[in-house]
Order: sequence, then structure tokens, then C-alpha cells
Amino acid sequence: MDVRAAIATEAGKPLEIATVQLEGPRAFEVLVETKATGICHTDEFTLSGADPEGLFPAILGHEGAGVVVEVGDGVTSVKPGDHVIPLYTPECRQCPSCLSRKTNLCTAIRATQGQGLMPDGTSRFSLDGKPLHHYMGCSTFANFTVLPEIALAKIREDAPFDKVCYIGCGVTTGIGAVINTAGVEAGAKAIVFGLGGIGLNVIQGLRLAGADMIIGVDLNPTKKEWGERFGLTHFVNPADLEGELVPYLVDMTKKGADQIGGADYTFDCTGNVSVMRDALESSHRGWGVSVIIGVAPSGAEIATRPFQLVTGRVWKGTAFGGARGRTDVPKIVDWYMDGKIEIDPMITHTMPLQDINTGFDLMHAGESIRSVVLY
Ligand code: NAD
Ligand code: 022
Ligand code: ZN
Repeated sequence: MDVRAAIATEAGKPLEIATVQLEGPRAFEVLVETKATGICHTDEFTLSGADPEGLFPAILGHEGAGVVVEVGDGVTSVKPGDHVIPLYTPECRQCPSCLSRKTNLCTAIRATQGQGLMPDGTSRFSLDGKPLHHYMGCSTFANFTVLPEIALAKIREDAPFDKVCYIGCGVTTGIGAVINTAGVEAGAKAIVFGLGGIGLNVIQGLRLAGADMIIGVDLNPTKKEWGERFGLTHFVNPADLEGELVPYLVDMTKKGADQIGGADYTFDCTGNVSVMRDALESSHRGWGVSVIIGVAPSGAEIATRPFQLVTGRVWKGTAFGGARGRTDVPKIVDWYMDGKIEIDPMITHTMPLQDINTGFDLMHAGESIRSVVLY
């Protein structure tokens, strides 16, 4: 069938809007009509050419929501008409990783997904008879897409596509990092580095978990107000400080009998390796947990003194907030519908597919929290 798509033709070029061909679903695959998609950093990372694993030409996009149109042979968990969110981290419930209960990184279709292909090793998208690559198993920058059944979370039908698409990446990553990866408890003190589309969701996750002190760190002064909107209790702009950031943060967290200081939990939402170090070192001696969420440039390395870890700090990382998509995403949609979490104010811009490159420009300029393409 003919579908409308934004094609990443080659590294560093704007997306090209065109009509492309999409084949129907094969066994264990599902055709989905995309209703909305967010624009996220990793789309830009790939489009820019900075991602060494990026493939071209491709249909990017991994933060979508839509409706099932047709299912292939053997599909049992969704049917035409179901509302779904595509999952760049699938959940097969059968591979050793899923069965371990220790990770959300399902390995069932990992190899082909990384090669921009469906699990049978072929692409459903083509242009003039030449295949186009899929992206993160989702390719939501097209008004129809084909996904493996295990990469779809079925969600309630009263949830608005233009908002819950954000649960396909940013919301789940931020909230999941707090709940699944860090395991934050009520009364905790936390520091969030980078108050963008991910950091703001970490903040609302911390509020949900009942954290007492939520310190936000950002170089952009406009982020103070943004953070406070979602539960931030203190804001620090490193550019405004006379001295060093880490001792300043450690001092802020000192209270009563505890004169050691440091946060119980810290989160890097910048992707900057020196921020990652500051995040670890501003966590509490003996028990501080620091979670890396930001994706660093290819080849980057992190550093700290081993003493930091020997004295009990823990460095962790998270993909998709540790969420098991088919199980956890529908619950997060419920939290949104029940008013436990907010999404609407973070979607600062919307646009038709035709104007998708504007969404990338807004992200570059730091003017948007999230842009959403509406089909
Ligand atoms: P964003 O650009 O919206 O926000 C980043 C924020 O960090 C901005 O407010 C910026 O001002 C601030 N910042 C930059 N450098 C800083 C510094 N040195 N000190 C303090 N603040 C600084 O980006 P986002 O959408 O929030 O994404 C953040 C990161 O999370 C990206 O690297 C993205 O790729 C990553 N991410 C990871 C996952 C995962 O599963 N691990 C999922 C989604 C996104
Ligand atoms: C999403 N991300 C950043 C912004 N939006 C993002 C990028 C990468 C990962 C998670 C989120 C990620 C962490 C660990 C992995 N990935 C490897 C998973 C594995 O090997 O099992 C990752 C994922 C998908 C892809 C590449 C890397 C892909 O489909 N190309 C989850
Ligand atoms: Zn993303």
C-alpha cells in the first residue's frame, strides 16, 4: 500500500516527505495506523550521522501511538481496532532475558531490529522498489507501519493518541528510571541533572514516589520554572555558582544529624559524561544510587575514582526506564488517564508530518520540551 512517510535519505540531510510502499504484515506481525508520534533525541542522533550504527535510507521515529489495522498469521494478543503503543524495547516473555525477571532488554528480535529489518530479515518499506530500513523496530514517522506483535503494548481506547505517544519513550523512560531502576522510596532526596523531556519526567516520577527533596540542575535558567511545574523543590544553575558544583549539592542535602551529605538518588538526563561523574559523586556515601539515562556520544567514556564506589555509591544505567513494555506501558497510560501523572504541558509543539523538520529545529534550539507530529 501507499503510505506517507518522512524519509531519512542520508546523514545530515533534512527528512524528505514522500509516498512510499508498505507491504502488509507477515506471520507474527501487525499493520498499525500511526496517529501521532513524538520527536526524540535519538531520532536526531541517527539523522545527524553521529550514530555509527545508523542506517540510511530509513524511516525514523520510535515514540508513537496508533490503531491496529491488520494482523498477520499467528497474532493473538492484538486485533484490528485495538489501540497500541509501539515498543522499541519489545517484551516476548520467552527469551532468557524476559524470563530472568532481571532486565527489560528482551533479546528475541534484537539482531534484526539493530539492522533495520523485521525479524525475518526483510523490510516492509520500499521506495521505487528499493528497500528502506525500519528504525528501532518502530518507524513511526509514517502514517502506517508494520511491527512485530511482541513490540506492541495494547492500551485503553479512551486515551488520546496525541498525548500518550510520549509514553512510547520519554514518559516511561523518566518515570521508569525512578520506579524500576532506582526504586526510590518515600522521603528520599534526589538530584536530577538536565531538565528536558526526560528530566521533567524523572521529576514527576520522584513526586509520585514521594521524594522529599528534588533538586534540579540545568544550565538553562528557564528550566527552573519548568521543573517546579512537575515537583522540583530546589533549582541549581551551575553557571551561577562561585565554587564547585558537587560540594555545593552535597551541602544542600545535609540535614540534622547527617553531616555527610549527598543525595539518596541522582539521575543524569543530559548524556554528558562529566555531568554523569558529578551525578555519581553528589550521591550519598554508603548508599547513593546514580542512574545514567542520557545517551553519550559514540566512543565516550565515563570516569570517577574507584574510592567513590568502594565507599558504597552505585552506578547504574537504564534503557526505556527498565520498563517491560507490554506489561508496564498500559499501566502508565492508566496513571495518565487517572491524573496521577501529567503529559499535556510537556507537549509544547504539534505539527503535521509535512513540517516534521521544524520539530527537529525546535529541539536543536532548545525551544521545545516535546514536539508531536499529528497524522
Ligand atoms: P533535552 O535536550 O530535552 O534535555 C537536556 C537538558 O539538559 C536541557 O535542558 C539542557 O539545558 C540540559 N543540560 C545540557 N548540558 C548540561 C550540563 N552540562 N549541566 C546541566 N544541564 C545540562 O533532552 P531529553 O529529551 O531530556 O533527553 C536527555 C537524554 O536522555 C538524551 O541523551 C537522550 O538521548 C536520553 N534518553 C535516554 C533514554 C534511555 O532509555 N536511556 C530514553 C530517552 C532519552
Ligand atoms: C530512546 N533512546 C534514546 C532516546 N530515546 C534510547 C537509545 C538506546 C537505548 C535505549 C533508549 C538502548 C540502551 C541499550 C540498548 N539500547 C541496547 C539494547 C540491546 O542491545 O538489547 C538500544 C535499543 C534499541 C536500539 C539500539 C539500542 C535499536 O533498535 N536500534 C533499546
Ligand atoms: Zn526516545
